[in-house]
Amino acid sequence: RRPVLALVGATGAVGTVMIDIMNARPSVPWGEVRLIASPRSAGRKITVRGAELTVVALSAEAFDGVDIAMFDVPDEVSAEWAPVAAARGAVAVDNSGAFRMDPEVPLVVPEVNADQISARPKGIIANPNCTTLSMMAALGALHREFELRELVVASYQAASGGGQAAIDRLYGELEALAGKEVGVRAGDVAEALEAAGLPLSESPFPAPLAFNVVPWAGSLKDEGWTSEELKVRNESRKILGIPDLKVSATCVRVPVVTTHSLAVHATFAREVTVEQAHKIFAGQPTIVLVDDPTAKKFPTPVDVVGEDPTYVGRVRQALDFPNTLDFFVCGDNLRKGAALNTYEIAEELVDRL
Ligand code: 11C
Repeated sequence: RRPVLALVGATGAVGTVMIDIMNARPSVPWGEVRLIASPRSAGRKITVRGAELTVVALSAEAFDGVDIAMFDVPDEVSAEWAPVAAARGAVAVDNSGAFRMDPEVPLVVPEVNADQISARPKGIIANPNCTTLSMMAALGALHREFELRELVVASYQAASGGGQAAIDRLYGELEALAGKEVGVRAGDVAEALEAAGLPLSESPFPAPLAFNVVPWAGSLKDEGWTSEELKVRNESRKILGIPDLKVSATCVRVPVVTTHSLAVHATFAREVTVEQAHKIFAGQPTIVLVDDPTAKKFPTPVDVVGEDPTYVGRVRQALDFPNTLDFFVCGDNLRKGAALNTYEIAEELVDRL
């Protein structure tokens, strides 16, 4: 029998990208695709690979007969329902933060640690945070050759990481400020937004995002770190299998709609040259290398949105740090950062159910 695949959160932003990905695959291994969402969205019709499917409401019975259930829902929904799906015999592939650091739940990026898919005592596999994910293909490939020891990163994160409300806010701010002479005096952007009926108190961001960069993503954790910065540290260690990896991250939101970028400073146990790194990146099926400084060729988020691979460029050997590379990566946070990686895990599972 061909496996039954369920998509929980089928009508959300990531769920919609998931359906696009399924529609674009040359073939799929599924005997049935079941779309599941909140009772509010139940009954909606969505076409998947030419077949019109009706969204069913999330319930324990919705998982009957399901082999793999992909979850693209908030943490608290996954925390409650992924174990229910697992108890009904499905493998839950969860894109939330609910289970990522659970020692009994593998945290998987197929091109880095697909081997961990089979050991899943809770019947749950976790998908990493989109910021961590954007650099994992590149770091995993370099780590295999040169042994990663230290990682310092700054992120340039797109608004869509914060969901539809965050995208709407960015567009709203840009529209309200278009043609205005702002950014020339401290506070003038916030004042203009307030005057346009967009007070900061109603924004998902703690500062204006238009004409600005905001060094904040996620929530406040101990000693001034944000949840996003700690996710980058903890998830990188777990995925790469380096529990004592030294990591320092600063996560920053930028006025980009989709595609997260990261400036990466990575130190290895062994010497690594730009030429060697280029060769390794160019050999990865899920990486596109764009790195020609003389022609000013490098990745930028607007060129990568909607793309499956991670784009890498600006590769340099650090001048003052031995065995260290600096480079820039861009990854679509809704595709490889979320829907695509989850779907790739589901595809990997087909032969390991
Ligand atoms: C952001 N990376 O850009 C976050 C969104 O842990 O899955 C994803 C949060 C997560 O705001």
